[in-house]
Amino acid sequence: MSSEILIVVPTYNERDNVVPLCEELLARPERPDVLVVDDNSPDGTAAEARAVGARCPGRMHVLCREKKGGRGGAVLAGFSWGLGRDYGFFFEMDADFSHRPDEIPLFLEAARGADVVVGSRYLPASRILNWPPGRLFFSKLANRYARFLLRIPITDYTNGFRCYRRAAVEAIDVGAVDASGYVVLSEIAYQLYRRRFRFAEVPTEFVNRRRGESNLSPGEIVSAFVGVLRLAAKGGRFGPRRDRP
Ligand SMILES: Nc1nc2c(ncn2[C@@H]2O[C@H](COP(=O)(O)OP(=O)(O)OP(=O)(O)O)[C@@H](O)[C@H]2O)c(=O)[nH]1
Ligand SMILES: [Mg+2]
Repeated sequence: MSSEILIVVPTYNERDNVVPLCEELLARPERPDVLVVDDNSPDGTAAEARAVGARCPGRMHVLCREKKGGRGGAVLAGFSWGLGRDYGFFFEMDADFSHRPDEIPLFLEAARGADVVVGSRYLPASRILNWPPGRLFFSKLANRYARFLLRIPITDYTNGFRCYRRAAVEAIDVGAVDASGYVVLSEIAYQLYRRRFRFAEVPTEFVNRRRGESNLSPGEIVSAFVGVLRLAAKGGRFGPRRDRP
């Protein structure tokens, strides 16, 4: 085992981003392992990632899924791969440089006293760069809506930059996750919150994608809103929290 830390990076058509991002991650002083989970991207992202793997054997891994199955499912597949090894800390982060690798130490620091560390774009010290106003509006709306329904004490439900302790990843009930897209982030947080895992948030600087095309479609937005509603209905908005396993 070369590292305590696994960083799961879901990719779909990220050919221009995947190599520079993985190289930056692999060069970090925390020496994380990196797992790219690619859904058979037509632009050849997986081959690019494998080339990095060949230069960095043992630390850079690529998991390929047959077809596009959504960001959330890709991350869960990556976590389940990681549970087969000895990692103690599991990160998820986007491939498009919206999440800054140099913030990793902040997450690890916060993880000393928490099981789930959420990177938030909505704390006083957070920043969002280059997002169009419409995008910002929808993100804020989605977060208020999720918080109103799910009541987890975090300010950002939809940012995919997080760190989980191994025990939290082990406790995710993958069979109960019925969503595939972005709502999985809310679903995982909801499951773990209800099981009394400890949450912390760190402020992040979120940068709008510079290269490559967006995977966010109107369908994804609608399914995220419906997904949160379904989750609240299933779990009961004010239902009791269960103890940790
Ligand atoms: N494996 C996999 N990864 C995905 C899928 N959809 C999105 N991703 C990845 O998930 C991350 C977040 O997706 P983005 O396209 O950046 O979504 P976004 O940040 O909401 O929107 P933009 O940055 O504007 O594109 C990126 O690393 C994507 O490549 C998918 O179906 N499968
Ligand atoms: Mg993005």
